[in-house]
Amino acid sequence: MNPRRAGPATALLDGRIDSYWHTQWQGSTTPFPHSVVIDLGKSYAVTGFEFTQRQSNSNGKIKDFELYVSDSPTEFGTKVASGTFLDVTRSQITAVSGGKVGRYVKLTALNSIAGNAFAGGAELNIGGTVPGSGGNHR
Ligand SMILES: [Ca+2]
Repeated sequence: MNPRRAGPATALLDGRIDSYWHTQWQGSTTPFPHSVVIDLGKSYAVTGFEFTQRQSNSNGKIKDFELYVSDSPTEFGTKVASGTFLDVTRSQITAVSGGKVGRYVKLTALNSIAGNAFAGGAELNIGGTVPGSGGNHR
């Protein structure tokens, strides 16, 4: 797969603003909510995240979102942050109040700016700390 093409969630993590994650748009579409789960590799105290909307098209821009942090990839419990993304090309930073320790971060999109069934994004960076580490979260 070419990471510069549309689609995979890994495109959120490749450092390229011109590549993006997008939910299925060919054939059947699945309704909101759409979620993407990021495996940080080990537990961090997640203190916030930075999200950048898809740059080139109104389809796939997330509006309302929720963020979850957990040590389980499937059981996320209660959201640790929520809000509304703006329709802008710059990155948007959301803080996780007090930090939340976990290995897995789930971003759930509740709806889209365009009002259709698609979610996506160009970049997602998780901010976190772990005592005594260099801070590389990937
Ligand atoms: Ca990207």
